[in-house]
Amino acid sequence: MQLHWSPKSPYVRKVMICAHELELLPRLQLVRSVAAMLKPNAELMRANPLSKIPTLVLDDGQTLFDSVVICEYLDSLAGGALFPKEAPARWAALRWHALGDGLLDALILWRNERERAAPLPVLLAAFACKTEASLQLLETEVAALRASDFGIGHLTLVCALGYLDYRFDSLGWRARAPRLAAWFAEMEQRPSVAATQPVDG
Ligand SMILES: N[C@@H](CCC(=O)N[C@@H](CS)C(=O)NCC(=O)O)C(=O)O
Repeated sequence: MQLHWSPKSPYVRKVMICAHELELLPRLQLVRSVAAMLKPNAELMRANPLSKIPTLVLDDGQTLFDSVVICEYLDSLAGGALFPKEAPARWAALRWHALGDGLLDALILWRNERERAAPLPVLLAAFACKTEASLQLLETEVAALRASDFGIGHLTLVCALGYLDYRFDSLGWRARAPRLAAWFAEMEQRPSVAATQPVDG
């Protein structure tokens, strides 16, 4: 299988953490692909008309996107348990998955906005407000995160917090969410997480 990949993308990182956890890395051929919102990539668009990464090309030529679909595909391929099957674990995991993805979506838009020549203050404030509210909610859920098996919710939140460190270092979020920071530090020791730190290049 070919994975359209970049070492910087937090959504690609979700897929890579799944592949590590599920021991599927040897089955993935990584194709370095550049996906930029303002510059559609014609080569990538042959596999995904949205010109986004991650995109997975299966051995029979079929394509899968986005990270939500690819992660679940890999889990089912390996007979894994990253997507719990039964309630209430299932709904907790999917809710954390949605929160992590939603936080990432807001952070990507925030970064795009702040890099424009004349960013809209009201938009910057809204992204900051949503990010802080997400962190404060997670600060109250650390015990629940610890009590449940590592899965799609955990790894997506790890990718979102890792992206905060990568692109929003100046936010200094740890001081305001110390329990979450301690949980994240433990998660960063996990081999699949340590091996997929975002890097420029
Ligand atoms: N919902 C998608 C988001 C993927 C996404 O936005 N990836 C970024 C890279 S971090 C991208 O491809 N951006 C290019 C674009 O928006 O045109 C997923 O979960 O895979």
